[in-house]
Amino acid sequence: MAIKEFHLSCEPTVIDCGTFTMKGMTYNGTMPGPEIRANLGDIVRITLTNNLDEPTMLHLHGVKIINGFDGTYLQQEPIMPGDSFTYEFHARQAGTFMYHSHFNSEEQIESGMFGMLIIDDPNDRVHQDVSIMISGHPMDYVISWNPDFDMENMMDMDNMNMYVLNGKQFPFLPRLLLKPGELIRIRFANISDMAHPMHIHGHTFYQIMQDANPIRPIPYVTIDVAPGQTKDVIFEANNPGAWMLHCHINDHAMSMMIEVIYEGYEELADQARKNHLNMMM
Ligand SMILES: [Cu+2]
Repeated sequence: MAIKEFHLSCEPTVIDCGTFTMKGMTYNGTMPGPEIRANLGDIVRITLTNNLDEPTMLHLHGVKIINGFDGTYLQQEPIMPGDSFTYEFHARQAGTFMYHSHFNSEEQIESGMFGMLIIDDPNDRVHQDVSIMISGHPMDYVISWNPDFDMENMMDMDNMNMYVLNGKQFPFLPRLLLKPGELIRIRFANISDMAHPMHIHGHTFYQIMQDANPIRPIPYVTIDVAPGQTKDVIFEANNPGAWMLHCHINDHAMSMMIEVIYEGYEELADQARKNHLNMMM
């Protein structure tokens, strides 16, 4: 058993989502906040310092925790500006969790105050372990649009919210690069206000965990991730080529998209992306 300590500083932040920047509040200046990761059996300590000009509280979503550390008004006084508080739990369940603000939640979460919390089981073995956090942000938080990227062409501007994966929109999301034969685990977590059906081309993924609870594997080509849920899937890299992983709400398909590219297909994918974006602009 080890003690793992983390520090989160709540900060007003201008967040760069690639296609736009927005007025936000973050943990340690990034959205999502830093990944909090520990091993099964660890004692996890998270010290939060509030550098905002409003109170806050931290909720450890899905974690079995003693009541005093739940981070809601029912059992904790808000952490006032300038103050700190240390949350602690014993990690007795492996899987994918989230952390997020639970004070003025709608505004603080949609401003960027959330992140992944992962408890690893040392017996789990995959070649790549990928976290994808889905979030939504009101259009009126947007400060500026990327001038190289014509949003009007890319999405329906009647949308009330901008949806992002790990804080970015396509084409600013890193590719998922695969080697044939690899086993890949994707941890989906949805902190936005609507369900997103996440769809992969050319492969089937198998859901192995629901909200950090192991389940009998269920195959999906499109897996619906509801608000507040985490779903872990695994898939085998068994179909070389250049593929997409995207939200299947048609309006989100372009912005919430990650390229899944096998080794040897990078140049082809670079050229194809360039041609495609030229055509769309
Ligand atoms: Cu979506």
